[in-house]
Amino acid sequence: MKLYGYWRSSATYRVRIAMALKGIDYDYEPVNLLKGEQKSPAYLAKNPNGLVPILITDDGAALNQSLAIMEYLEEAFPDPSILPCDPIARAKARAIAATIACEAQPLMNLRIQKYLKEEASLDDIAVNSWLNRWPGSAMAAVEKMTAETGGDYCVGDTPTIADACLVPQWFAALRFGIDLSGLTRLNEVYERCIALPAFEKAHPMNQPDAVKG
Ligand SMILES: N[C@@H](CCC(=O)N[C@@H](CS)C(=O)NCC(=O)O)C(=O)O
Repeated sequence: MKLYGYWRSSATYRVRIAMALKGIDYDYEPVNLLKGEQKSPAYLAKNPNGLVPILITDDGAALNQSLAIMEYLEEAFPDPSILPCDPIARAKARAIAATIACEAQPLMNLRIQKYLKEEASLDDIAVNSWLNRWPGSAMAAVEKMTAETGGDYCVGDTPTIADACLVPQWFAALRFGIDLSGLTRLNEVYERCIALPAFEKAHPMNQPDAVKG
């Protein structure tokens, strides 16, 4: 399989975590978001959304949307599982993943931040206020959701798709100055996750296109 992604993309990072937890090897094709490569005709032919990641399966299918990709990986490579066994716990893990992927990350995506700064002319203080108001409040909701589902991880005692979404979101939130200080349970889960080899392998700084220094 081939993963098209960008080292600092949180949606790509989610898929890398899922692949690493399942021990799946893949080729990696960097798409430089800062150079706009996601908008090239060749890339748009694979993903009309103009977003990373996409996963090209061994059958040649181009899959987009990180949550759908993780669900595909779970179905095609069920062992080890990245969803809980219990149906209610599965729904809770999916709900946490969706809260991060649908309510938090889209409001801080590169194209949104570019729009806020370049077209809506918001200054750095106003952009930071936006980030704390929208993605920040979604993360506060996730803290409350995990208070009732935990375990060592977001849901239960093994990593799931919820953790595969949490860790990249936390990494991005730290980078963009979102205040995470009240989110003590999520901080504990984040620290526990990043100590695992699969999360280490998936870390942005360990990708071939990482810009160091
Ligand atoms: N819902 C999509 C989100 C994908 C997404 O937002 N990707 C970002 C990087 S994390 C991107 O490609 N941004 C490029 C841009 O904003 O132009 C998913 O989960 O795959």
